[in-house]
Amino acid sequence: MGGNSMVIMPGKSKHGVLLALLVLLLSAATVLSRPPAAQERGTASESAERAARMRMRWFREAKFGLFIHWGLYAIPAGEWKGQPVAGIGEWIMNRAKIPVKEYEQLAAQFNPVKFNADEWVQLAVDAGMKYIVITSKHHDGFAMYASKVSPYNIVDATPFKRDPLKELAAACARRKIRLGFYYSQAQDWHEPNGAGNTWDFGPDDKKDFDQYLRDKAEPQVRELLSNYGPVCLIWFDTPRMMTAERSQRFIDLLRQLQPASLIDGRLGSAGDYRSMGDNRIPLTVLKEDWEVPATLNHTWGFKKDDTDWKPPSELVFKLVDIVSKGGNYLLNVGPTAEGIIPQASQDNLREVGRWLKVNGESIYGAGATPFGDELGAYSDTEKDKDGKPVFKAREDWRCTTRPGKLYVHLFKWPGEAFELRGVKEAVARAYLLADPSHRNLAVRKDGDSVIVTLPAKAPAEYDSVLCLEMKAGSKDR
Ligand code: H79
Repeated sequence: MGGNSMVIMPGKSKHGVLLALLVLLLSAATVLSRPPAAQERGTASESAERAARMRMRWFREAKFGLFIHWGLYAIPAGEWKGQPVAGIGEWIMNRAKIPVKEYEQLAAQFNPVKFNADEWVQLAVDAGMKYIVITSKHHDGFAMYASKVSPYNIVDATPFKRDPLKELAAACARRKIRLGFYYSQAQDWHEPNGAGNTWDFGPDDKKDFDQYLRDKAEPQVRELLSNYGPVCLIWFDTPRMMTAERSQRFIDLLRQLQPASLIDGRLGSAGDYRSMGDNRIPLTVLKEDWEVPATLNHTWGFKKDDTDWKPPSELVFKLVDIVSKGGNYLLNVGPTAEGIIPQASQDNLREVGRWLKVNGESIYGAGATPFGDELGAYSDTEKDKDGKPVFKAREDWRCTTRPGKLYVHLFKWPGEAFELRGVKEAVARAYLLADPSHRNLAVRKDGDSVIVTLPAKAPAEYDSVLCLEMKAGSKDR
């Protein structure tokens, strides 16, 4: 319609009027001859499925994202009144049962002058990550952005006075990486009617939870979806007391304000994809869309005494393992109260990025393994404490796919040859992604087995990827 009104505009002369009429007739004709709108073509549920498929496209391609847990908890960094507090850093207020009046005082000290949005975004880009999710408000209730809904926010309550989410949104737009927001919809330990703070406000079942939702959580999510440009997803968490009806109010907000934005799996009713438990990688392939949030050490929010970093070899293995099971890896950093991402986190993530530079085609947009035996199996003999068989994971190799291609990820170099069983199709050629010239390797077919001759030494660090191209016309994986 906008285009037509432009043409009608000059219509002040007689010619103009005629021209305008012609345009009107033409556009009426186009409207009539146009195929029926999505809703009319299929059922409403078919069109909803189509919309969901469109929303999910980038997520299925992305595979690897950066999670950022940043808030007032970075100041105590795991220690309260000189005592270490056990557990995850962002839970310190809860674990030490710190009264709101005391915890609130942290805001006056929060001045992360070393924060640089471009540097954080550049880290995600260097690591080969395709989206960033940052805590806009964690369970402690403190908003890390300029909120008009509550003065308990980084702009109004700290000497810093800047809005890091605004700065990140601008930096993400510059580097063409997606940005999403974590928002703790149910737990809010700052509010008398939010879930979770029983030490100040008594048991949750005595609270007016809907008052909290209507007066804080819903309007704050509205702000996040209105003031920061395109938001790729809202990452809700710990859905305590979230009925289907309460969840629906958030779904309506999202679909109304940013229909392309995704909802994670922890809102309280079904989102756009399934969220696995924290650091819980499933044992087998899942057909639905899923994501696992995970840590580089043992905390989400910064803790000064947690330096037990997962090595890059483990991060690459987990990324490949996850993609081979059909999921996404959302890997966390916990910046300090100065605004610095711990150096070890940066170094280890950049190592993964270095591996991805060479091997990324086996990850981004790649499909799950068509095999499955390589993932491991339940033990016939070993049982856990509940008497259930123990799953024995295998970690020698994994497989990811693209149409017509198999990517065999070799974590333990097999030496002279690799045998892949259960391949019905004919192999056109085989080569290593780490070999810049993609030189053909000798391939032999023996029934359902493919045997590839390999160089004596692994060509890549962490994971050498062997690509098998299937003959055209043979079954599409
Ligand atoms: O944001 C991160 C965590 O803070 C959040 N999810 C990830 C992404 C999360 N919220 N709750 N949980 C995770 C489960 C919390 C479990 C524990 Fe605890 C918190 C174990 C120790 C501290 C609650 C309090 C259970 C025992 C004490």
